[in-house]
Amino acid sequence: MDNSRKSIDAASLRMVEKACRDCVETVWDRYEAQQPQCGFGELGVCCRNCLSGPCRVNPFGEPSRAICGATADTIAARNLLRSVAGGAATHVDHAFEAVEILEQAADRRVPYEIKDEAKLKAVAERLGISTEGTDKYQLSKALAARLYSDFAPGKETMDMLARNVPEERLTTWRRLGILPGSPDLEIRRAMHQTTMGVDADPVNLLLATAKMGLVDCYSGLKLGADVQDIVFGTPVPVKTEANLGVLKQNRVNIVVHGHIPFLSEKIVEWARKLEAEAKAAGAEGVQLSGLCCTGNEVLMRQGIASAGNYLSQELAIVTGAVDLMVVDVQCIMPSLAQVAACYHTKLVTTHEIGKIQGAEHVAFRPAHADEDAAAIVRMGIEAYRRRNNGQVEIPPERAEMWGGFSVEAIVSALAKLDTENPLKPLADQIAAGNIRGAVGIVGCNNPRFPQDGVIVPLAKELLKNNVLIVVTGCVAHALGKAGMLCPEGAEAYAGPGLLAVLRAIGEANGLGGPLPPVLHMGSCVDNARIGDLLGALAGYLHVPVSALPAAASAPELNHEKALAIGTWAVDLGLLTHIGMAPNILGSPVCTKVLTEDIEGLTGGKFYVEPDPIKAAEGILRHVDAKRKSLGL
Ligand code: BF8
Ligand code: SF4
Repeated sequence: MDNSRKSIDAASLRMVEKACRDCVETVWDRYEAQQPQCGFGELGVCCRNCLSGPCRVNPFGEPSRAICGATADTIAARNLLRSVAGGAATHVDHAFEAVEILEQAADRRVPYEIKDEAKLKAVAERLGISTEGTDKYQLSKALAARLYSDFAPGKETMDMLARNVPEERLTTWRRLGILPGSPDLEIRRAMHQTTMGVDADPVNLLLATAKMGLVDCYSGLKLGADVQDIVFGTPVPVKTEANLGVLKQNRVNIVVHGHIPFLSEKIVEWARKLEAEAKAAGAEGVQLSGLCCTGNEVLMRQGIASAGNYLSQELAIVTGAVDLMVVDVQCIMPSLAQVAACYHTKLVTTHEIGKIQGAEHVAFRPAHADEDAAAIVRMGIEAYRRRNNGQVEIPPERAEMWGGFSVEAIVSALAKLDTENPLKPLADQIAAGNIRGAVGIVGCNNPRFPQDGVIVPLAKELLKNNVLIVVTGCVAHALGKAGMLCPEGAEAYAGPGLLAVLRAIGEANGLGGPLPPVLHMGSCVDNARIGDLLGALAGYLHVPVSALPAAASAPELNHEKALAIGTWAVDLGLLTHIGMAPNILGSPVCTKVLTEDIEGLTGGKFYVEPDPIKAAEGILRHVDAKRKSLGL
């Protein structure tokens, strides 16, 4: 495969070449070895849900029915529901762990604080919990109990959903029959529904998929993000750096990778505390950096530098400078063990459901978080002693990158323009056309696309057209590396209307320059923040979210989680651009419902377009149509 098809990031390309010189196999080699990929799988029309199978039907001819009689529509819809349930399960499990930590922190059984009392009160009050006369520990305990009750059977829907969404959405979802009960029930039911001989109605399966999108957000993203803010603090703007150039030749390089911040926050703490031990080992100290969403978590709250996104994970090790990479769950390539074996790098897994052959497993126990984190940092210091500096080549590329734009931080920046009505300046600038619209660009890298190759040109085109961008996940790293998450990015890329607004906000906040044109709102669970922001704006304007000149986009989607989040975005009423179709195109019913008919039900729909410039045009057409309907 030609290198130009692997990445647009110069640092990545240097490391792709080094990998080749070092005889290290990477994701692109394996991608190539898989070609051509199975056409039946691509179209979503293969099934192995029972032992009569595997079956594959021909969407263009015969056989049009599988052994049990299932059609392409049924098979594709079942497969999609299973994927979205898989994505939702990751977020729900993550959020559930967060609630457990909150409860244990309230009992002082784990070494975590309750850092953000204001957020604790706000979340509790929204759920109707009295905050009078309680201290933060009692209130956290009461909140955890209430959050657990969302997992119990018997409710029409979860409180985190019912009490966090606009009334109009609640009515729409109730009318469609997609209000989820408890998340565990819904995930169980989806597995049941899609097993052999149960649901053979593609529309019924698609409605269950739409329901699963709500499970994903309100028992996963929103729950996780809120609880993590309570325990670790709600992010505030912070300046750091992005790309492989953040690794340091003379320091112990520890990279945190994965998703759940309970481990990585402690690693941050212990990396700082054990500086002296690193110096005793001959290093200048410990350099911590992050990958993927754990990277975003520690960037948002601790200003830890980003080493890169999903397709950079192997390349970080290829630098030869990473002494230890510590991972928990999700988006971690099993190949890391093989890549690490080519260098001195220690790969450490920490989660009971996330072990990798060839890695060392250190079970992370929240009650002993300090001990475990210290042990892992010490393993990194030890590995540094074995580093072969002859193998080290750190790319020079690194870019200034700002993060920490929680909804609270954005509102507080806007409050400098209007204390009484912080959302008014935003609404006014949208009405005046200086901000033409807003787009949340989120999600992954995928080796089908050059790394960042769809994300970056799409963002440039939208900024040029005065669209304000918010980002999370691997997209945040992509645009950070490209220099769009800093004030200079505004001068370089924002259209004149948008730039004027960013300058005014920057000035009012004493930033000494404009606000970055792309606001980094966090990890993938922090997509809930985007929903909250849109909900607040829609509430201020007294319109449904679907009426806003806004859209969502996952240009290089990869993980099942991205499908789950995208489904929620469509539920919310957003045009949701994706750079490739999920594996459903063998089903005419699924294709039509998801890209057309669903708009009549939720106001949102999927829009598939791999070309970034055409995608920007499509998004702008949508934004302009919404402006027109609002009379703007
Ligand atoms: O949860 S953006 S590749 S790292 S799935 Fe994974 Fe996709 Fe990156 Fe984070 Ni989100
Ligand atoms: Fe084939 Fe039906 Fe079994 Fe799937 S459930 S493998 S389509 S017979």
